[in-house]
Amino acid sequence: MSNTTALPISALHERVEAIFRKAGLNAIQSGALARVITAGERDACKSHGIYRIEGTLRTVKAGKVKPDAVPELVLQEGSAIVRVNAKCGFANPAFELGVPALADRARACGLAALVINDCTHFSALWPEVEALTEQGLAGLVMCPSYSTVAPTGGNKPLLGTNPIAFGWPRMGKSPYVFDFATSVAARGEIELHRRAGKPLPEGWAIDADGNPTTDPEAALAGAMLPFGGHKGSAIGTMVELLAGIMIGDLTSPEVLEYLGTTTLAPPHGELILAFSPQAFSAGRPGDPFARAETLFEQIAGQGARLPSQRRYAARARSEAEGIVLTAAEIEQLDRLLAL
Ligand code: NDP
Ligand code: PYC
Repeated sequence: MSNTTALPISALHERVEAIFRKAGLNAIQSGALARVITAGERDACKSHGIYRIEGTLRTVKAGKVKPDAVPELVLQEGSAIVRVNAKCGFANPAFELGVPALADRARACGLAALVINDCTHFSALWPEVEALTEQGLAGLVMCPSYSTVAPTGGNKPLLGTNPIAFGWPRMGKSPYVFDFATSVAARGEIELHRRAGKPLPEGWAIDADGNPTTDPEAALAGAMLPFGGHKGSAIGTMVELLAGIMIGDLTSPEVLEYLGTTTLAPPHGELILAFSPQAFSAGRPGDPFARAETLFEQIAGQGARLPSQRRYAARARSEAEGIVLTAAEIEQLDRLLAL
């Protein structure tokens, strides 16, 4: 491929971390952000890779996230709920702090929850479910965002793109993981289409007058649509209830009201659930992991692919050949490092 550079994964990580350190983020914040952004590029998830660095820096500059935050773990004896207060920093270091206690309690109780409050969140969720599957646990992660999605039957942004991700551990294989926005596509995809001057696929968005549009600018000024019509609309609402209201944190409309823009990363909370398949299936016939393998084989047997297969293939390529970046992307990294 011409005009591209293949960077070793560790080299991209170092560059991204250096950008954040130079921008005044402490080591805890910079390290966790560099890990998640580098993982996004490594797995060819462009909507949550290095493209997110500028928005993150804008959010820091606007004073909407604390660059030197140190998250705080709050454990209550006998409770299956582990809490981490992100102290107005990013969600990623708060997750890293809370995950060992979450895993311990999920193994002890069968089911445990990690509640992250007062965090800014911009990243993909699959790194978090993978952190749970690595421990032999199933995981379900969700968070609100800010109002950009019209509920089905409505025509104004209200719900967030509210991602939801699930992971199931597999012995000796990459886990079963899906991770998607509850809108037709992530907002990051709309922005990437705008930057590339490409029209959107039909059915992604409506303009400010409520008419269907394939123009990214009109979509950003209008509203995105939930995936699967009323079904995605209801699941997006569930995310607002469980990962916003239930955990005592902001909903997507409240985030937008506070932030006043969708050009900065949104502050809210996050809910992470961890399940022990052994504990749930104890006393019942069959090994849950072996039974899951049968199901995956049946899916693949029809010629269908499992979610995350594209991502794992990209990861294997990046591990073998490095992360391929365009000249414009390398320039962007150099420019951000020189700021
Ligand atoms: P996509 O629609 O691109 O993909 C969603 C999932 O579906 C992936 O797990 C993908 O696996 C899988 N998939 C895609 N095609 C197939 C297929 N043909 N067969 C089986 N599985 C398939 O994702 P979105 O645009 O909705 O979201 C992208 C990212 O944006 C997510 O990581 C999400 O967490 C993030 N996001 C974050 C938000 C936040 O507030 N922090 C808000 C919204 C989104 P594969 O990757 O292998 O293709
Ligand atoms: O891509 O929809 C999105 C998004 C919102 C916040 C972070 N990512």
